[in-house]
Amino acid sequence: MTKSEHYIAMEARYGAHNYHPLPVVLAKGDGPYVWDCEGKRYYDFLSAYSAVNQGHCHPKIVEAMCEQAHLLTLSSRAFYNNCLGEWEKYITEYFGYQKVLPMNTGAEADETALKLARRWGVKNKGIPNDKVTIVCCDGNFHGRTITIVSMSNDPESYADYGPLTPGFIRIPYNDTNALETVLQQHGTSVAGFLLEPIQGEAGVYVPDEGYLKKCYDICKKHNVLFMADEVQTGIGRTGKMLACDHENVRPDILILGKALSGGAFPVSAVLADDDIMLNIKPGEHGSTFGGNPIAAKVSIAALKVVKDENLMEKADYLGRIFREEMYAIKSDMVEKVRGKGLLNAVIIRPKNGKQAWDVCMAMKDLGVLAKPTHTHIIRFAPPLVITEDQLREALAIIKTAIHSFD
Ligand code: IF1
Repeated sequence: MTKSEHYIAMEARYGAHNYHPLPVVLAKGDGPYVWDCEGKRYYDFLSAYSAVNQGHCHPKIVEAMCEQAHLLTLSSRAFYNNCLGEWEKYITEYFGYQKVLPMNTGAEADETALKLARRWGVKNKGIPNDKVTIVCCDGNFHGRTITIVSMSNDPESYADYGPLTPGFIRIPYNDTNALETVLQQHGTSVAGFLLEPIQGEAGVYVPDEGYLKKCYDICKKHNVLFMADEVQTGIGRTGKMLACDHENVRPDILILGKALSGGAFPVSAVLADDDIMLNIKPGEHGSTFGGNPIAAKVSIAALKVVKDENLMEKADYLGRIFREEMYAIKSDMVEKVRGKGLLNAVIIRPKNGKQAWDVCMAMKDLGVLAKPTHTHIIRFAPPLVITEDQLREALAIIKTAIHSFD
């Protein structure tokens, strides 16, 4: 038994079976690379679902984490700590909002945003407490809590977890008419419209140009909050700081996670202005770990890296190369390439019974890691610190893997 087989067997024996990973056991990471237990090196084209935009074990992020870990790890919000305020100032100025509320995971940040919207709906818009509605989209993915899966139309997310949380209306994604119609019919009881500017789990589904702006305008017309889940699309991934920046839309409620810490630590956040945020009063929401000193220091370091290393421009430039080169692969298995910046997906047309999973296994053997989604889609999202030479080397591997099915 190899070391890797040993660890895989332990997980199968002792862990819940809520994942189906590629059979690779990682032990080390550096920039765009990861190494398995046997010392084999891979390009990481998942980046922990876009959490590791700044690259694995970025020295500045690790340094910030270690330094703070020796001083104070957790104060709880029962007391102040000397890191949180500094982070709050930094992140609100960074994204241009009056206030921030720190949580840990993306799901918690989405839950917080839902609470904020409901509260605003009751307090500011005068919707009766039991009538407040949030509009969301078909194909959404916002996390795994009961309330969040109540928005999902994917049975893998919501089935047999009932009773689900009421108060949601789902409309088709990328359909401004659907939004206009639902707000005309229910606008007076709708507090917010929650969406991913590019749908990740749905298979990197990029909406039509102008969709976000049009949705924003429709929300304004009906006095509805525009809430952007940028947990996956934010922090440089799509070639701008936020995916909403592509259309100059400023969400009323901005939800961030993942790369907010460069993947070093669970840090998520909700940003909004006072009229929304100050509706939540002391004791009405929070989290033991949210806003802890390590998170604060790590997150400042992670956000600095994004600007210092021009990761947005890199994602934009390298993303164009990626899509160009993928299109140039002469294989009928490559059905479609789509994405923005370095958040891309390739739709795999099955060949001789071989599917996206088999392509991922072939890539793994050759040294590139990516994960299939929905049997026919492969998501490609390398750390944004990857260089052009490294990207081209990885592309050559991807090409070889796909051609191995010729
Ligand atoms: C898993 C997908 C990615 C997210 C958006 C909130 C969250 C996520 C837009 C929740 C999380 C993850 C979690 C991961 C798989 C993954 C994913 F395939 F499901 F869709 F990235 F593409 N909003 N996305 O994408 O954040 O609570 O996990 O911190 O293992 O379930 P979280």
